[in-house]
Amino acid sequence: RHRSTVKIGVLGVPFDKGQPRVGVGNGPKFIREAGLINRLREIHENIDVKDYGDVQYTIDNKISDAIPNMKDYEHMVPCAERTSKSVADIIRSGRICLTLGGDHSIGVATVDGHIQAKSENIALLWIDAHADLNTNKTSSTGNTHGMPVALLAKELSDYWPYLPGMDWQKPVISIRNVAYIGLRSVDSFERLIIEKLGITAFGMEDIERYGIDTILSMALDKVDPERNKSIHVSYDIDSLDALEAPSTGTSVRGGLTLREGIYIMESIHRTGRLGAMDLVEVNPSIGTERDVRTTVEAAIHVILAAFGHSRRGLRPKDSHELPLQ
Ligand code: 5AB
Ligand code: MN
Ligand code: MN
Ligand code: MN
Repeated sequence: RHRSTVKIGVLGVPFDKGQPRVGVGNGPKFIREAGLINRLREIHENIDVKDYGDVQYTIDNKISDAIPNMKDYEHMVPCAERTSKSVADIIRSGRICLTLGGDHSIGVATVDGHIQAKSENIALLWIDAHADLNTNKTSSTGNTHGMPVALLAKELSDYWPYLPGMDWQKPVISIRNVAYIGLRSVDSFERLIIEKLGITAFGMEDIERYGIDTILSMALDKVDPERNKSIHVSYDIDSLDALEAPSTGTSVRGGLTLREGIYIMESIHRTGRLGAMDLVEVNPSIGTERDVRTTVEAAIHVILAAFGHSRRGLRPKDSHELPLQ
């Protein structure tokens, strides 16, 4: 049986300034050290993985404290610009871009890079316990990892002040092309925006009611009705239940099981249209050594599912018969 080649570009973004806890910048390191690259190569013989290393940036002092209630803005801006460029280059070279975070503020950059490379015809799945839909005016924390979707959405651009250094970032994705899965910790203004704009949002109670398979087709019906878009999955590890992924900064109980989390990416893989995936918010400084291992392994299982790993097992490479004796 012929399997078509899957070309992957892995990019690390060890960024931690979008939230207050140290450690999330080590996510890429821990995920790589758990053998991600080789385990991707082992999925099947037609996987081509290239590791592009980590994004580096230098802080821009000209814009320090530029925006009220956006912490470490002068870090976020240059990191996002570099990340967007790298993601766009990787996708233009014909690879699916897998970005390892880092905190979720980098989602602005990865989605922007995907749009730069593939134009506006992308669908965005935001797999998260949180909606990440705050502006600097609605955020109760000032943490930019709670703001990426609001920065991306064309319909919210009027709610932002002028953002110095962010002119390269075009809020061109329509919120109609975004679907949430896994929500269970939504701030009041975020809920208001979701209802006002009619954003496709499936919370845990919807998953409970319909099951993950139905939820996924409902989400794709909304954001990719013609089934022709390049799909971007921004996967926050805190979408998984706190027991499945304890080592993360903003964990919430009552979340996705790892089985549901894996199933989401198996289904997306089957569409053949995954264009980019982010795996963010793994923080190896939180919890015990065992918690860290649990969380990193959960992240790796979700990623392997995205690129074709099958829980049914694979057939042998060149043989249709059992070996004799
Ligand atoms: B994450 C909160 N809504 O804005 C805020 O982990 C939490 O990327 C944001 O989903 C969580 O600070 C951001 C309270
Ligand atoms: Mn998030
Ligand atoms: Mn989250
Ligand atoms: Mn988080």
